[in-house]
Amino acid sequence: MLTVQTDKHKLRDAKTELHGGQLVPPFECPARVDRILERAKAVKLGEFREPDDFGLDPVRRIHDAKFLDFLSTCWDEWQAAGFKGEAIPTGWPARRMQTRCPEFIDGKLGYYSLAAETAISNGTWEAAKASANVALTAQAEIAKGASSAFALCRPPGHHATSDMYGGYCFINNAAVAAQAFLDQGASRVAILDVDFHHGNGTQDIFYGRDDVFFQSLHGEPQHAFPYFLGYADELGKEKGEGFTANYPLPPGTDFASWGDAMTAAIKRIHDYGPDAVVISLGVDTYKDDPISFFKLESDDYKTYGAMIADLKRPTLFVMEGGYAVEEIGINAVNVLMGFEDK
Ligand code: SP5
Ligand code: ZN
Repeated sequence: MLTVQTDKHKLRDAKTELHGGQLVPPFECPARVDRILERAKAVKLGEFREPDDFGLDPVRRIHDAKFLDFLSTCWDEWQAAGFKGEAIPTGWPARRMQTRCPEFIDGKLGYYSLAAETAISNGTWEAAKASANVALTAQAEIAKGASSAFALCRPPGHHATSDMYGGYCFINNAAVAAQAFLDQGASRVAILDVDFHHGNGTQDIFYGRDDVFFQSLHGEPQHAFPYFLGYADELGKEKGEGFTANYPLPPGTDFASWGDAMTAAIKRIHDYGPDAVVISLGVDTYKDDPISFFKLESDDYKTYGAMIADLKRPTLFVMEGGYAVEEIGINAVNVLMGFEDK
């Protein structure tokens, strides 16, 4: 399988994450991609290539222009305001308040974010654009006839909505790639989000549409970030009704029950008959993940990679989360090896 990656992810190198009332080194760190790349090379997964530059047009198909402008100027505005640390929001348009965008950067951060753990720092925007290019390059290889490709994206994307960042995500790489398939002639795309966290951004982007069938397996919202979306009764709206499916799972979920949800999701993709499948590939379902509560073992990743292969559809893997850095390479590459039956 072809892997697309670039060292530009290293430009996303924030020093702080708001966690447990402290500013700690971010869980979403550059070493994550280094470990995955090392492992993919060690097992000779396939070819490796750098991304092409697609510019912002395919990104604008998913994200609001003003949101992208905000991301591109945020760090400069934050510095110009004289703040000393990294850019972290402090207030939001909560219940019964106005959703008008303020002018001051501290207010804009709240307007354009859905969580406070993700600090914006120098290089974040450049890395986010490069990550989208990684997804688009892998998508283009599939459009040209490859049966699968691995977009080794960083920063991840599935929490980002059309106009909000958060959960370590800025541009929704999987959504941008799915839209590219449609814009190039596909009629139906299925997105299967296997990251531990609910793919709230991807769900929100496609909630009213029937040309993208979104499914997510994740820690139940009562106990897990992003807390405010991902219940089983969220099924889509208007013509999108029936084209969203959620599988919220409780603390301690092991592969026996996770695999049952996966079997159900795979069956529904089969029935949908998509022209392409996009896997939002997070391996924070691992038993030793530091911020999650599922109990998957390294071998389980091979098993579910093979389940995805059974669909026999063109398949784009887009990297999302996974914070057990020592094992992230083995777990992510096991999915791809299971898919390729290696
Ligand atoms: C892409 C992705 O995986 N994003 C995850 C963002 C999670 N951000 C907040 C996590 C809050 C975790 N609280 C964990 C308590 C652990 N004991
Ligand atoms: Zn996650």
